Amino acid sequence: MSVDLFSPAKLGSIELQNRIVMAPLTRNRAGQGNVPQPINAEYYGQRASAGLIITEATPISATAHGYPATPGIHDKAQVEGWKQVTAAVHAKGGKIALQLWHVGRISHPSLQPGNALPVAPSAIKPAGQAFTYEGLQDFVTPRALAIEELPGIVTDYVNATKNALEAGFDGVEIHAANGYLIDQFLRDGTNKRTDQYGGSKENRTRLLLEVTKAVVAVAGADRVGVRISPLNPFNDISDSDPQALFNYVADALNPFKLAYLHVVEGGMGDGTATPDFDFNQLRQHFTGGYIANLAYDKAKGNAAIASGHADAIAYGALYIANPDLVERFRQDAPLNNPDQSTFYGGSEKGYTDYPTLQG
Ligand code: 8OZ
Repeated sequence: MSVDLFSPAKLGSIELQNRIVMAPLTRNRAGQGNVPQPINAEYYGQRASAGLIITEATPISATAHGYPATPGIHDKAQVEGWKQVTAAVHAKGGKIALQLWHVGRISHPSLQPGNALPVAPSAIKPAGQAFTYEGLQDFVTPRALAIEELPGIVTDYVNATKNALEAGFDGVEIHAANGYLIDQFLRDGTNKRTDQYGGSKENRTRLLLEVTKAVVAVAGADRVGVRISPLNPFNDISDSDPQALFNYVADALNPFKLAYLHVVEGGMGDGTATPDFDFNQLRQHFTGGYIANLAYDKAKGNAAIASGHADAIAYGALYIANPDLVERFRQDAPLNNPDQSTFYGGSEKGYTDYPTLQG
C-alpha cells in the first residue's frame, strides 16, 4: 500500500495518526496576562484529529511579545492555561507541539516591559507597522542585542521549553521563520553584526544552532522541530542568497537528529515561490522528517508524500475553517471557507464556531 496523507507516521518520537498537520496560526485570543483560556482549549480540542497540531506562535519571555493577546509560555499562569489545551487534545487522542517564539524587532515599545525598545540583531527598522493594543503603529528602530545578552535569550528558550513540557506538550517547534528574531539573525538583510553572530552564513546561523542545542538538551531531539521560511518576505526580511543559506541551515541541523524540519515553501499571501529557489534541493540536504507547508491541498499533499518530498503536510487557513479537516479530506467532502475578518482577535465567531460535517 502506498503512503498518503492518511498513513500514520513517526516524527522523532512523536507518533502521528495521520500526516495532516495543523500549522501554527496566530489567532490573538488569549486572556489577561496572555494566559490561554477555556475557549482556546475548545478550539484546539476541536482539531485533535490532526496527526499533529502545532500551536500558534508562543512568546518565550516578556520581551518576546509583539502582538496583542498572544498566549505566552513564560509564567505559571500561562503554563496552567496551556494544561487545559494539551488535556483537551490528548483526551481526543491527538498530539500537540508548542511553537517557541521571539519576535525580535517585530514589536513595539507599547508591547514591551517598561516600554523598552524591541531587540534585534542590528538596529534596523522594519518597514511597516506593528499591531498594538492601540491599533497599528509604525515600527521603531530596535536596539541591537549586545553579544553578552545572547546567552540570556537562549536561557529564555530553555525555560520556555521546560514550561512547555510541564504543560504537557508532545514536543516543541523552534520558530525560525517569517521574519522574527531567529530569522532576523539568519538573513543578511537584517543581520549586519560584525561579531561571531554576523557576517558569514555560518555566523548568522549560530544563534539558531545554540538555541536548538539548548532546547534539545531539555526536550530530547526527538521532540524538537524547527520551522524555516526561506522565501517569505513577510516582516520586511530579505537575504541575498537564500538557497545557500538554508541548504547550510539544513546541513547544520542534521547532527541533532531532530523530529522534523518544517518549511514554509514560498511567500505568505499568494504562496508563489521565486523560481530560483529549489525546495527539493533543500529537502535533499535535510536527513530527518520534513513537514511541507503553504498552498497545499489534498491532491498536492498526497503527491508530495508519495514522491518522498515530504513526510507530512501542514495546513493553515484550511484548519481555521475546518476543524474536521481530516474527515473532510477522507470523504472528499466540501470545505468551509475561512473568514479573513475573524483571523486575528475577537471571540468565538470565526474561532470555535466553524461547523463539522456532523453540524
Ligand atoms: C500572522 C499574523 C501575526 C503573526 C507568523 C506568528 O507569521 C506569525 C504571524 C502571522 O509566524
